[in-house]
Amino acid sequence: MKITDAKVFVGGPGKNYVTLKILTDQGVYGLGDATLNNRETLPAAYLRDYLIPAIIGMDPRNSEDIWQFLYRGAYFRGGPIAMAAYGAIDMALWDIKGKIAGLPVHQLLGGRSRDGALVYAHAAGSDLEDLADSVAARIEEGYRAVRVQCGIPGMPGAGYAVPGTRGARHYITDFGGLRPSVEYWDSGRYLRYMPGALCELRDRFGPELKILHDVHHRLMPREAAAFARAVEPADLFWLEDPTPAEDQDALRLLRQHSTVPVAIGEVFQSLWQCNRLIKQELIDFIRVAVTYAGGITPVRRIVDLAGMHHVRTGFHGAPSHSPVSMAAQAHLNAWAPNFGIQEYLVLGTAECDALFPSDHRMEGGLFHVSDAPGLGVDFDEALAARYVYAPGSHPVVRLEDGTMWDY
Ligand code: GCO
Ligand code: MG
Repeated sequence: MKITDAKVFVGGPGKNYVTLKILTDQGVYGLGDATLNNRETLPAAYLRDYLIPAIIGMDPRNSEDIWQFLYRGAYFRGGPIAMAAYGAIDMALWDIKGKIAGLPVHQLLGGRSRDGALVYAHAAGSDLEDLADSVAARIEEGYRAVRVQCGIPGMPGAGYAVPGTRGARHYITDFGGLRPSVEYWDSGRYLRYMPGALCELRDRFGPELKILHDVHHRLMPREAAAFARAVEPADLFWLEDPTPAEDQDALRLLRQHSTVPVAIGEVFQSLWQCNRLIKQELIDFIRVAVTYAGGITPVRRIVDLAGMHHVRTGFHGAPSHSPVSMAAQAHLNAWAPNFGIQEYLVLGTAECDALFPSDHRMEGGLFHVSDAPGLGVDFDEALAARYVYAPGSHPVVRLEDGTMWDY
């Protein structure tokens, strides 16, 4: 069996999905997702210009060797662009493997370990009342777990991922062009306000709702430790990215002062970046994505390593992921003995479902993986021709005096 060709499509309904389709001499094809938010044309070019020409003629069934060829074969390797491109190829090869075996990918990994995978949705508000309305709406939709982000008095619209005005939706990506808008941040105001807001939500919604919160890398280690201690009464399911991801030692201080569960890893691109945090048991959830962590092949290894250290999965599932990588993650979620939760923001719009038909389904806050062979998601190429790449950016963050801060 041979890979004969591969095509890359960039675009989608309100998103620039990077979709890879690998074709074979036996008519079976595989799909992959290389979407890298606001940098979409780069993994697409890496695939078209470098990787696709190199894998044509290879046997697609040898997904492990092809992954090693891509990663170890590159002297300058890794980084989010390359890993997203390897990830897309790897997903497509697992899709092909499943289709030729007549089995869904989760069966190739070890079968189903659960009936449905717990997912969480996002709720955000310009202030606490607005946020409470948004949480109530998610519960109404059936979600049992919700990530909550709230505007801070004195800096409206400036908490991470919150709308500027009541009832408005907040979109991280602004398709107005490549020059980012500026949001302001003040850690002092955040630290004074947010613990009380989270505790208030816990009181309002009761003990059963799983509440998650994302700090988006904005606190210093001492502040993060103090914040983690202050939010303990809110009984969070997790506290996400409390400190900048580059400094893994920062978490030690937080661990010494709090038992709040910590989730990290959405910006990690390899097993090596997860290795220390997992082995030293400094985190409770690992947040990698099958796209920019390089595909199912390496993420399966991360899951196994995590399982040895009581770390559960909580894969990244921001809206930038296409239904193809969400399907790949759904198969891992169905199998992973140490599954925790899945961020879930992708399927559901009619346009998206039409572009990527599948019978994966969300019900009662759980994701039910499809039993169709392979990844169980298809791609309508004719429909894809309607969508074009739209340059976008997410905001940058500055302190009130103009100093740059972590987005
Ligand atoms: C999340 C993430 C995202 C990122 C986005 C950046 O937890 O969902 O923090 O929302 O901000 O993916 O491009
Ligand atoms: Mg996050």
